[in-house]
Amino acid sequence: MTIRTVATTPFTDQKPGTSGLRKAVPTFQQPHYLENFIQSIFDSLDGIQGQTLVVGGDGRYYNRQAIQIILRMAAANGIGRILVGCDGIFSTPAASAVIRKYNALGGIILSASHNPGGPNGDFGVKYNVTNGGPAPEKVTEAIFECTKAISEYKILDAADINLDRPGSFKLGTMDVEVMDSVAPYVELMQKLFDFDQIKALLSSGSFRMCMDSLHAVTGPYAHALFEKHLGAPTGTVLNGTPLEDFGGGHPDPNLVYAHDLVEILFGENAPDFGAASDGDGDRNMILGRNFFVTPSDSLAVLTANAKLVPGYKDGIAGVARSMPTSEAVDRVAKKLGIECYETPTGWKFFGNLLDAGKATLCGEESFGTGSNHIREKDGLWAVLFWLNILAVRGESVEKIVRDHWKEYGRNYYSRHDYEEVESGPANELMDRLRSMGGELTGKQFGNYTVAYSDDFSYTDPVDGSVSSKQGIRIGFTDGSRIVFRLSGTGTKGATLRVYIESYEPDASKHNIDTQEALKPLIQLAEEIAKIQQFTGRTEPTVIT
Ligand code: VG1
Ligand code: CO
Repeated sequence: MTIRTVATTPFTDQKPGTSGLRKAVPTFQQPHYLENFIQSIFDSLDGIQGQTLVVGGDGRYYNRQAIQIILRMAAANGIGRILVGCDGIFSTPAASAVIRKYNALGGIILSASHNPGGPNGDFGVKYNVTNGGPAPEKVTEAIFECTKAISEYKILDAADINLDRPGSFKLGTMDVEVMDSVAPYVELMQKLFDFDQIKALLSSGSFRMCMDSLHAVTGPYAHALFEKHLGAPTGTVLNGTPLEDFGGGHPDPNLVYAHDLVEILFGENAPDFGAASDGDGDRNMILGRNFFVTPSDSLAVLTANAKLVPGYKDGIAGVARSMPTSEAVDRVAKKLGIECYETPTGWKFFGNLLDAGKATLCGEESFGTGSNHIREKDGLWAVLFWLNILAVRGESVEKIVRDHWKEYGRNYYSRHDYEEVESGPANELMDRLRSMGGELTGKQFGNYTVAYSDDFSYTDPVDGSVSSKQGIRIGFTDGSRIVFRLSGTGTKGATLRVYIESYEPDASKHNIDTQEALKPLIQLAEEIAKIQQFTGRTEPTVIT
């Protein structure tokens, strides 16, 4: 087998976004495109010779081909050993767990998460570092620099490795281990949760649940966890076979895209509990019978009930949430007397806090929740956490959340997305808000007075690194907030995200429809940002 050095020229668009490099499949299929990015990852790292890497993806279209290319390039670049998931499958949380378990140098995860897949869908590549988490900004910047200067890449001439079943292979001098990626993940979950108690609940006959894997990566993991180990009846997992195009669906667990599950949970004879996860398995949606739990509330409830779960029985050190996530968890942290950190959007910003033991639980409004067990958000972990709480408390999801609101007050919360708008005007909208800066402070809009307004900047409390321009925050004196930012995961045009939140301490006012409760603030967001004028849109494309 010979190592070939191939001459190439840079692509100018290989800057990683919120979560790796995401592009349409045809972009990745251009000659040298994937190779350039992979070589840039290797070039940006020190001391890769002989090291172990984890490789796998969410099973979407182009996953297998990309893995074969990465294996041959890794061998040519002197990597010592690769752990690759059977069928090329690794959910993002399972990859994070395996990087940690085997003390690997890092991992390459192939996923575009919740973006649709298929020949005309999206593909993505993400590099995770030694702690199992997404590469921090200084690493992604170094990779980007390499992509701009690349002139050649190395690849081994070799036949494809059989990924269909576990086995050990040699590619040049590199060892390749094709492994079952489900077993180590299940083992980790067994250490954190009370499987006996959850099993008693799921096999009691009086409690029914439904898990929708949306034809994405969690299918095999969910079958193993719920149906095999926890005694739930066969059929509990819906859409549990990963498909390259996710069955034509949009693997995003929210009220819009997980509509089949929503219909079941809001239909006649609804089960007690429903959950869904996304393309790569790091997101979760939690539903009760006729009841939706917002991700921000979910983080707050998990934090308040953490001591009921074996893995967290001694309490938690601190919590962290992304800036646009509602402040519901802040109130729980205050009561518990623990620190609550506010970070920019994207899981990479939680890594240092988790490593330093400053935070135990983390969450984002975008259906992401996780803990220090790994360094990624973890969809099925969140589902098991909820099941463990339900098993201990013996109450419904709705009762638990309503009681939570009674105790802490309710943060009404919604995100309005304006997808695929033109990039130019979207940037102008943001620039305009940015230039308004502090001048909004003290201004009165109807019943609302602006308490502060800024472009969020984060100084990492562990390494002191600064991330600026992370989104416009406008806070009002009554605790309401409006946040504006542009998505860093989209692949077409720009996506404007508007996050709206209000706080209601009065329990007699906890029954209002969310959009209704937030109406004055939604109107205010339009008034301040002139969304219609800049985007030409009168309504958001997705409301969560
Ligand atoms: C979105 C979410 C963010 C999340 C990111 C990756 O980013 O808002 O909270 O961390 O997706 O999630 P953006 O920049 O489009 O708002 V996933 O499930 O890709 O791994
Ligand atoms: Co995801």
